Amino acid sequence: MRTEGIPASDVRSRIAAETADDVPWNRVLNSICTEPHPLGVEMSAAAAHTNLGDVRIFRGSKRIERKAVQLLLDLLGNPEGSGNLVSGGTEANLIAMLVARESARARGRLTDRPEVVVSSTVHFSFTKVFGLLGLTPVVVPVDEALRLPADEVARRITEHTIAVVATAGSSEFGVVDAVDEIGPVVSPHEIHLHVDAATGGFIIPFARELGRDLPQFDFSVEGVDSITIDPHKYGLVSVPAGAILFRGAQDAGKFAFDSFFIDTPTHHTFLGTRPGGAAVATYAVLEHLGHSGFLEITRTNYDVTDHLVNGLRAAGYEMFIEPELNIVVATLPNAAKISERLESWGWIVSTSKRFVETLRLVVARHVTRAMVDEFIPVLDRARKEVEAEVAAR
Ligand code: 0PR
Repeated sequence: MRTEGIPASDVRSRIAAETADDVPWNRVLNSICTEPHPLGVEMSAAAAHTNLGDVRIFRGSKRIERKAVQLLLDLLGNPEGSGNLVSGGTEANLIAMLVARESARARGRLTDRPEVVVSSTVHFSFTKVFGLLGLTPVVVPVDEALRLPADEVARRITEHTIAVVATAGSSEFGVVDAVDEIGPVVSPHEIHLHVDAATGGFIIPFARELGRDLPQFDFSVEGVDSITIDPHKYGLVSVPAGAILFRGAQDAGKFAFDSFFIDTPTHHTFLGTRPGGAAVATYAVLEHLGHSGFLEITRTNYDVTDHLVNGLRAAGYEMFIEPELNIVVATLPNAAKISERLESWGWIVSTSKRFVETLRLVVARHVTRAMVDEFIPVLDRARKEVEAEVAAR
């Protein structure tokens, strides 16, 4: 740190000079997070001083958090449930797995080698969580549609299983597991069924209403015990805003750690000091947009997604998988090299370490038809250049 500080105006210009190098949204095609809604940003800034870790001081902010959680529970078909706002999908998944483990312990069925049944495309946040909690993943290969097959889940459940994780919107492919088939398979075993809807939670309810053929994934499915849903992804809230929701009114309370101090209640989230700004931003955006606002945004996102798919097909690209949500994955040899070329021209796309000949494009709120029209010829140019270089070698 400097001996003498520097004037605020200098600080501002230094930071502005650095952040000016961040890629503008109209060149971003890899991000599930998007330009946040301005009302949320405004409310979050106004609440920058608040800390949900001290509910004696920030009583009002805490009430707002409760209201935001209630809105999310309502959205996912479980007004009587419980939950908390957290820093994002990773923390939500961590809390879900800890609650699953403690529930197994309470039922007297926690063995010395607790296992969790997951699909081969489960988000990598679970790798972190399993490492932290000492859980062993039982990895089920996805089927041809890249979904976790319910019959395989049934076959993998043993005395060691404490949880099954289904994904409602995989981050790689936007594929929604058949939660409605997995729920009935898991439910008779008294095993925790967690649905990771970090990506799909704000898409699927509205997409279904718009007539898209997607499975039911929320608490209306028998056996679903908890759901991760992230306002900071398709909920248009500024980072960090995640949520973990539970079926039972008392379930969120199972993740409980005491603080040192009398009158400071138990913590129910992994983070202790945590931003009230995330709570007010979530509340603000959900209340302001309402159901009809999200329905319209979803309609537009699908319109742009369809436009992108049609444009790619017209330009000769094939889909690696038929898109279900707003994630488009096309087959593309030399994808990593093409992505590098695009990045050098200012465009950010995404390629997979595991499915190397694919290009992944994410349609979020900031992606427009005009942006798609601009992008496809640029992609073509990058592809042709890279193909020529590869052929010349
Ligand atoms: N579960 C799913 C299904 C996810 O898609 C993600 C994140 C998580 C859990 C973890 O959530 P947090 O990152 O909030 O802890 N999905 C994206 C990913 O890692 C996140 C992301 C968003 C990455 C924007 C890049 C980006 O520009 O793939």
